[in-house]
Amino acid sequence: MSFETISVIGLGYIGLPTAAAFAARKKKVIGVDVNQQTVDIINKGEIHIVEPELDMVVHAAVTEGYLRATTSPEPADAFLVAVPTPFKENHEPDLSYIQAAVDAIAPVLKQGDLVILESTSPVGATEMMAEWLASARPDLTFPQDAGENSDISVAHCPERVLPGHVMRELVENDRIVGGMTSSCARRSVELYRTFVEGECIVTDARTAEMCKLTENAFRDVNIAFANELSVICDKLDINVWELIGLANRHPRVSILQPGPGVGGHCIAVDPWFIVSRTPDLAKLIKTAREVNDDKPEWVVEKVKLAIAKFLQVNPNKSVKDVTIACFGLAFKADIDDLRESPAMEITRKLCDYHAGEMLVVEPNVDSLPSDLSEIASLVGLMEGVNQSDILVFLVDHKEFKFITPVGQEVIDTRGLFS
Ligand code: SAJ
Repeated sequence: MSFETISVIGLGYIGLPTAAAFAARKKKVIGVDVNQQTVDIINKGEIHIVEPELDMVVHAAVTEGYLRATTSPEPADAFLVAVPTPFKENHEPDLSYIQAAVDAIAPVLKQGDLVILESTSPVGATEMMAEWLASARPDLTFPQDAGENSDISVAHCPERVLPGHVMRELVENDRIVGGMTSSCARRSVELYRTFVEGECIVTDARTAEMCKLTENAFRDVNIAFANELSVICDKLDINVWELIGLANRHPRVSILQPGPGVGGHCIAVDPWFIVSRTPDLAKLIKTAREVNDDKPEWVVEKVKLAIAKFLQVNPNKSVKDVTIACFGLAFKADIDDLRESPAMEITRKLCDYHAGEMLVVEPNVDSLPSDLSEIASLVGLMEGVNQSDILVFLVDHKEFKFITPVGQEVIDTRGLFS
């Protein structure tokens, strides 16, 4: 059975590009989002997130009538669930958005439909989603009970696109397709083939869930190694950037870059889904999370030491006379995304601590977020350099690579000057 109508539940950083990719291949796509404002923006052919090329694709899809957004689900042949899966206070996964998506789509499901969970999820979440669907629709059969011949097919196909390159990576990346049965996987591959040019590799739903978590935990553990090295090297008075450059000349060594901590919505979150399922076993993964989460505080302490040093060298000045400039707020280079950013955390903490002036240089935003706007000033690059006593480099934005500090105290968390 072919897929005439595809519904994407959750029109965020993954859902909207995915909906647009199907629509660009002339599939009828119904995008569903709980936020009326998001729905209205999309129906005007505009977008509410920053992602290169997405605006053009959405505009064309809406204008040509292939993509339409709504707040309440309608019948479709395939449903892709791309809602957030954050963690709670105790680092336990919060599946309430998946549950809400299930409640929304269950009434419109019909025999032959395919439901795919795309959200990054703890192992077992797809089976749980299928259970929730089954209890909402006892009139239909599901793979956990009816196996290959179920009325509804269910699969997990995690996204693995890089923010900033989503439209290209959605098409080119290989796709892990985890079916609850082999016919669920087969149907899912058929659906993704609409636009995926990479390979679609079939496995079961639990392995697909663990695969996505593993990819991001791998990266987190490796960044933690670099971050731990940076702290050790600082103590031993060794330049960690030179050290990593030298060590990486070994043919089988490839150390990542230290930084002020790990941000974004994936790498700092997903490893906790492994830890929460197997707390006694995931020792390295948990420690890596802690190493990366501790790094912002370590940077703050370095700035405090720099203030003390500055006052020692300038005994005629008081703390109130010291101006600090933070360079970069985004969670990584050359993007405008400030959410879950260690640079934001450090800047906030410095603003709370410091009695003198706080400047922020962030070329990718026009104004400071509300929690900083009263206590810090957004300034241009040269103003930040020339008017500050202490320069704190938190993101390696391309604009910062040409700065030459002129005698100020410099905290370089990204190795811009090494
Ligand atoms: N970081 C370092 N040192 C490094 C590399 C990264 O400190 O050597 C920091 C970054 O500054 C940033 C954080 O780690 O704060 C995460 O950045 P990232 O570029 O590693 O990853 P994201 O969050 O932009 O996107 C990741 C991607 N995953 C991997 O590269 C393994 C992407 O492919 C995933 O689809 C995405 O997470 C996701 O949705 O899971």
